[in-house]
Amino acid sequence: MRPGRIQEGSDVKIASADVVISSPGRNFVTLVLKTDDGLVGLGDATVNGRELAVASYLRDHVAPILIGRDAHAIEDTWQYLYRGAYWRRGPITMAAIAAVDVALWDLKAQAAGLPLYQILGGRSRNAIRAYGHAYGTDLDELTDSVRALLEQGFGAVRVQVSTPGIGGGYGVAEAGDGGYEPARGQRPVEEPFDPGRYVRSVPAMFDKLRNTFGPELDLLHDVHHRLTPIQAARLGKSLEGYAPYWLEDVSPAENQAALRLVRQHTTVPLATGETFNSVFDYLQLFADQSIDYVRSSVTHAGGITGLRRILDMAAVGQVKSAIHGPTDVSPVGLAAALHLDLALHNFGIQEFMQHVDLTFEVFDVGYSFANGYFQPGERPGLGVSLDARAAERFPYRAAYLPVGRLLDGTVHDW
Ligand code: GCO
Ligand code: MG
Repeated sequence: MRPGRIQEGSDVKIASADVVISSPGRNFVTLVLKTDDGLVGLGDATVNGRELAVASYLRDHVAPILIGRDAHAIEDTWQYLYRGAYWRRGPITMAAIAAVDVALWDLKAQAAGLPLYQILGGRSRNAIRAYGHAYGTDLDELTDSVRALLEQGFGAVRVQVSTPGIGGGYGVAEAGDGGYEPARGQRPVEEPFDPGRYVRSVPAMFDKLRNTFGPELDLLHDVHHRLTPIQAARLGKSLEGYAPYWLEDVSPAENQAALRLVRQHTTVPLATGETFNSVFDYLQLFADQSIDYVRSSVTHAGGITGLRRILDMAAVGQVKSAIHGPTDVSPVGLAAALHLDLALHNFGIQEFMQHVDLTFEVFDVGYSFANGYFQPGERPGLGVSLDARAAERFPYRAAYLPVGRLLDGTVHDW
């Protein structure tokens, strides 16, 4: 046998690789792979605020070397794109690899005539529990927002409120803004933040919600990287009595050791990782047992193959999944998450920030949500199709994520 290229393999080849950039309600980047036997596989490649970088990585550097490859060789293709690029990891590279990976899993499951979760190990639970997003510019508005989610059947709710005296803030749409969409404007919006006022205000939010809704409702809160480790430790200690389901991204975790300090001071469960894209971003956190939930998305962590690797390592320390599911993960990325959610043993919860109706003029999905739970659906593959003609009606428009600044003007984590 000649050394080098794999001689054997399936006789199904990748015939084309196209990138569709469309903005039905918000920007999405979708990879469309077609095989020479006529199947179509989709992968989400959306990186909020940097969409065109991933589109170019795919169009200019990856698509040309995919044509003619064995469409069933998922692991070999993943390693070929990961190791073969030489320049490894990072959100752009891993989103591009993720899109190829998910499209190939979509194709493989379609070829088998099975929903993707069956290829990933079959059903490990009856349904996929989700949490919704509630927010308000004040506690009354937030309370109404929580109540609206309870009426939709959610039993777990992420709660975000503007910091008194500052207004706006992460996770909060201004009144009448038609829902929260952080990426907006031709230049980044600059959002003020004050750690002291914020840390002092969060207990009052939990107090109001616990007194209104009782102890059973799972309340999640996203700190969104904005505290130092000791500030995060103080926040966690101040919330112990309210039993949050988790505090998310309490402090920037590039320095993974930072969460050891937080862990020493609070038993509030910690979730992090939506900005992580590789198993190496988690190794210290798993070794230290300093997190309880992995937040990476399929779209940003190297696809089904990449995220499964992370979650299998997480399981060693009883760390559970909480796959990132904001509106900037497309319906293709959400569908991939749902199929993985159903098959995983160490599933925790699935984020569900609801896409706007316009999005579904481009994406037809097979998943469903009812009474707080998802089902990925029984269509072969991911169960999602993309209407390319409809996609053309929604041209890309630049939309930047906000930049945070402290009250003295210093740039701060947003
Ligand atoms: C979440 C995330 C999002 C991010 C967004 C950035 O928990 O869903 O923090 O709100 O800010 O995905 O594009
Ligand atoms: Mg988050």
